[in-house]
Amino acid sequence: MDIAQAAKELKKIHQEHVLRWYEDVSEPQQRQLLGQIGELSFSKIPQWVQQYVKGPGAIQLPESFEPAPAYPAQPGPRQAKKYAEAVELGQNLIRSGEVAGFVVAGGQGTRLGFDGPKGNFPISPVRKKTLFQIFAETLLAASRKYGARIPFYIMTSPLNYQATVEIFENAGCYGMDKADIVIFQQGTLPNFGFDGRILMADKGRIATSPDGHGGSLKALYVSGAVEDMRRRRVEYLSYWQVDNPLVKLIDPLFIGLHALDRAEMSSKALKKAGPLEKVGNFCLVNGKITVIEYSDLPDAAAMRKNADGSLAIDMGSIGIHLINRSFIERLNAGGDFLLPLHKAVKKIPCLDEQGKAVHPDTPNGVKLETFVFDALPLASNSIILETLRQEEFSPVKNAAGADSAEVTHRMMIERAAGWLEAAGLSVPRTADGTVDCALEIAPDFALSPEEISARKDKIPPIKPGGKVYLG
Ligand code: UD2
Repeated sequence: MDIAQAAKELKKIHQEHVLRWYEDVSEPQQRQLLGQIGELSFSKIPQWVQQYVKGPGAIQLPESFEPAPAYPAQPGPRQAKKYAEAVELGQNLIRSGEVAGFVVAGGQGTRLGFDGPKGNFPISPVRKKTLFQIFAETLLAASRKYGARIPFYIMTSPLNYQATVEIFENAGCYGMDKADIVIFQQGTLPNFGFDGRILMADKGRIATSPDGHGGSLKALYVSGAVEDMRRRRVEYLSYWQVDNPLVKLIDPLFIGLHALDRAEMSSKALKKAGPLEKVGNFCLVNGKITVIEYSDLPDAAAMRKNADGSLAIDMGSIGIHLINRSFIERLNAGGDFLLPLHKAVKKIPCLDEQGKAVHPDTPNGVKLETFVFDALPLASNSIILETLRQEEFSPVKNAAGADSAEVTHRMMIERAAGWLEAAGLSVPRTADGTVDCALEIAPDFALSPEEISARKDKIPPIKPGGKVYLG
């Protein structure tokens, strides 16, 4: 896009101020700005301003919604046969190389207060392995177990792409083959002031922010990752969030149930810890599985009880999905695919009218983002598999308190202790039942409690207060 074209297009959408300081900046900055302008969705911006910036931008709650059905974590007698069949099918799909791992790691992780990509946060209890290292080692262990390549797709944002690439390079890709790691960037969306004008980060740059994890469905496509999957004949993408080291990355049961039911996008869910837990809520809307984010679900609906006193909407979304490559291809077939936008009112550093940098103390504008679970109703079919919190969910989000590294640390030790005890080994515990040692099971030692039984003789006795690394 040249300057004349840019000026004309911006004028049409009342955003001509974006070029106000064009003549004041260097040539490379001018080119950068024109590049950013070229990426703006000119046809959509006026409507975004009306709906989300000036308007309330609240999502339209469906008129009626019901709790969504889920496969239970433990099969009942009627499901046992289907679960066994699913595990076998899932294992076969992994063995034939049709499954890949995919982590969304483009978030800014501001709440944690950690410098750099969140995936580089050290979390394992004994060796202090980072989140990225745990994920890569788990994929490597699974790929050895099943005798198949399991590529690792990593979505970053322009804010942490370079740093993430360097982390993997410096770590020798944690033992994975470099060819099996694909790191790409998600898109961005412009930030707006409350008056509907696009904010400027500096004189030659529009203020933008990552387009949310929903942007992954487009970024996988435009970055060439989907093409890479097609070449490798990968059909199933196992999706998870970067902050959860307990996630079972490659789960034959989940993959098998998803494939048996011919689903295009599926999810794992947890029984919510309480009606207002900050996780998305799985609901059934017009027969389609849909997630209503905690902030959008009215308290009255969240508190609704069944006759037996249990929560009516009790399945919480934890950002674990299976997504078919063919589904992503279908969504992108029409070009410029975008999920519904969600509005967040934020403090956004920007330039004021005089071109002076402002770091506001109170919210001054709107960021827009998309959520990947909004693609669920677009899938021809979806399933939900319930999982157990202590086995699969402990996100590191905050510097202290709930969802902090300290809690995750303890959950990792508790899970490892549970696996050893299930195999008949004894683990020291204090009088109140807390595990009294630091315990870490490396992915190449065991990926599941069942694998512990087979390696019992390799596990030394554990002393109270001790530190044990099994790897
Ligand atoms: C998310 C879910 C919530 C629940 C919770 C569980 C949403 C809106 N809410 O809440 O329902 O499942 O997780 O932990 O999803 N990310 C990107 N690019 C972006 C924004 C986010 O890659 O532009 C990644 C981010 O790096 C992280 C994941 O998406 O891996 C979740 O983002 P978050 O931590 O902001 O989500 P949170 O905690 O609000």
